[in-house]
Amino acid sequence: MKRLIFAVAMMGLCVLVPTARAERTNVIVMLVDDWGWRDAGCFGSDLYETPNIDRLAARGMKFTNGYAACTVCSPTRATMMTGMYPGRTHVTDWIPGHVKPKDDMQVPDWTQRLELKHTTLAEAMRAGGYHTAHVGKWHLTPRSYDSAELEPYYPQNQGFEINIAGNQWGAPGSYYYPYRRGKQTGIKSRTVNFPADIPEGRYLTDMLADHALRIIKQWGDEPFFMYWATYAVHTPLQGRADLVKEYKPKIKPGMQHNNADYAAMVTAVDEALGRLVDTLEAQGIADRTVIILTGDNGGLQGRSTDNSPLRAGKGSAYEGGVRVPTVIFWPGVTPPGSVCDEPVITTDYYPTVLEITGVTGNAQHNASVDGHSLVPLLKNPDAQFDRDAIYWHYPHYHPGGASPYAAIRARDWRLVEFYEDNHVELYNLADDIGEKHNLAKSNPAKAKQLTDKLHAWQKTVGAQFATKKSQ
Ligand SMILES: [Ca+2]
Repeated sequence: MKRLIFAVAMMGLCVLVPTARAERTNVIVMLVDDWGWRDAGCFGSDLYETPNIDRLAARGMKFTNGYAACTVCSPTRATMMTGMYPGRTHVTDWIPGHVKPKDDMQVPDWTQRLELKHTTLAEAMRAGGYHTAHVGKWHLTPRSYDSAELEPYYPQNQGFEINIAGNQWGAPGSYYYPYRRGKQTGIKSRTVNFPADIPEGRYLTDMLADHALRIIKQWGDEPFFMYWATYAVHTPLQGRADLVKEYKPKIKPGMQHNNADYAAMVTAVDEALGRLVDTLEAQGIADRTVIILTGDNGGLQGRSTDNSPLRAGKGSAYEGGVRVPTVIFWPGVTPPGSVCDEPVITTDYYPTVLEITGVTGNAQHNASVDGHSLVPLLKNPDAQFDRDAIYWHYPHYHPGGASPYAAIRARDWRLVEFYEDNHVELYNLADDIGEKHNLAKSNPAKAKQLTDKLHAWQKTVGAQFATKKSQ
């Protein structure tokens, strides 16, 4: 990357020379963990109150077909940092994944870390003259208890100047101060890389917001990219006491959503977003700060939330596993209250952030980026978007229901191929959003067309496959 900057500088290009600092656009990507598609007021929840998320949607653009790149955490996070599909990075399961000797298929030798060879979005932004900070959950290191093995893969060594609370763990020990679980100490502690100066009793989501906002104030007028990956609303289900108390009397029989702790966790994230918007306004930078709000996989069906009308949830092959609330606010660009129905997916944020900010990134890395910049959609939600399909590839098992599968969405059609027995399922989401009517047998031509397209894509990204165990 350093060589690239030098080479570009020598060519006399001005792309890496900041324009007047005040004119550059800041970007905040807020990634909410395990956030189900219905888990906000503006996405149809009958319990969760999210006035700040709803206001962001009213000021910006809501995506009704927003997708995560995977049905579990780590792959989507690697995609956020690279713009590449999990099928290409080979980070295809949550780290370290499930290993069950009785499963029918052997999972491939997949990549259990975000490899250092990639130019992460943070590295690209930093080379482009931006401050960079990571706040919250990372979950992209090797699973290890050896700090020498972990250290190179922490956010502070993957392009982020500042890392607040990002480490090897996919969930906090506790949302309640001091955030520990059991007697974990040293490198095993889930509070590795947490700040030292935390006020006693501070709820985790609020503590992360404190530090995110402190950093933004500290940067003042200088351009920044912040990746704020909340630990919420992943388990353990622990809401802030005052919010839980408020929610309990609001839960009535027959409601779709009925867990007061989970509702409180969603609202704490919403409050953090509200504090963020207030801070940007107080700093005088709200009109040049883009906020991208999305999730890393579907909601934890049954235990945390309910994703219906979507089928199933986190860890499944179906829509509930990957469709997530998505809102983007680009002041002065996204038409207020606009709704975009075009399918968008985690791969897209990398090129979108580069285009919004005018940062060029690394040409070699960019050549392998799978995503499409969303800028044309952000200007006009009805724009013809140059993409005919998006894809998922998960050669693993998950208690959420998944066995090794891959899937394609092409316009209204979604096809899922299951590798244990190689059967395919075909759904038309336009009139069957719940994936209840498998049309593979009644429409074999469409099933074959999409299966062929899926296989061709798997070849282009070099996807790894689960294999049949020898009998
Ligand atoms: Ca997750």
